[in-house]
Amino acid sequence: MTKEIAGLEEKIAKLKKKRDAIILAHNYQLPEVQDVADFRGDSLELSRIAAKVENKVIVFCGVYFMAETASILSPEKLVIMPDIQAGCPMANMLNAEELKKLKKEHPNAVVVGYVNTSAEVKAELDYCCTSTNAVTVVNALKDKEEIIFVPDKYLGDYVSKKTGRKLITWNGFCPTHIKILPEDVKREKKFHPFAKVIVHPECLPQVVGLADAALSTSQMSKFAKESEATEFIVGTEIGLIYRLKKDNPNKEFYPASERAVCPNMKRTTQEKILWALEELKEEVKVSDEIRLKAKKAIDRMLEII
Ligand code: CIZ
Ligand code: SF4
Repeated sequence: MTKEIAGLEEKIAKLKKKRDAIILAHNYQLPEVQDVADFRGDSLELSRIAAKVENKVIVFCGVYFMAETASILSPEKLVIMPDIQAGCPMANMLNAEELKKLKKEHPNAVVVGYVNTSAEVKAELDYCCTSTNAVTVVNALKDKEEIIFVPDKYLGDYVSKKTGRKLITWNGFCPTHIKILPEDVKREKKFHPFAKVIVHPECLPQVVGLADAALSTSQMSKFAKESEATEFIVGTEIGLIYRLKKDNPNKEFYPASERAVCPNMKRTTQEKILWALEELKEEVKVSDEIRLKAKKAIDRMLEII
């Protein structure tokens, strides 16, 4: 560690106390960000921690919809992002107007939406879901004839195969996860024939088809800990590898593709965290009107899982 970074870490720790703040980092964040975080996790895990802790200020290191979700669950807290420009291109592929139109075309359908959506879109959902619980949520809707599932068509394809349900999907996708190609997985399998292949369900179906398991990031970290395997080929945004290695120092983790980097997740740095703590900016806040509707979709999900 350079002296400069060590200085930054100390400054962040001091100011964090003074501001009564907690730092939450998504599993895809840079190592230097994960290192100063109080908690690391997926978006729902972090939002639930934000709601539980006593601190007044939540520094959310992730992308915009994640900070919004934290604000929806903790309206009384100050939720700030060190870089408010960090958005999720997948979440931006569907807006509330487009979803309203889709709902009009299928008036009897129940609407399930991935957590990777804006608060306005969440306000139009019946149920929210994450990649950890999407299959469980859809399985709980056995009595519903039609299901709209937005915005990720590849997660939709995975859920459809797992549940045997036909889903009405949207043309959304994650530009980072689709960079992982079947030939990447095949190549890594040749290099590491004993490794377990774990991939995210946002990956292309041909990639999911080659994997031993399709898992969310929280499921991957649990699987890595509990599995007897000692080598893993990991098909998701490469930030997770740092956490997996740190949590399991005696196991080996190989990225399926070094190109699976989410530029938005890499916008947050230690310097920006320090500035955010100094200025208590930028705040992410959801209006009460949207928040209460969006919270309903999240609460319905929490009742199922
Ligand atoms: O919900 C999350 O945090 C996302 C987007 C990915 C994952 O699998 O954790
Ligand atoms: Fe969005 Fe994909 Fe980046 Fe996750 S990795 S924040 S889904 S663009």
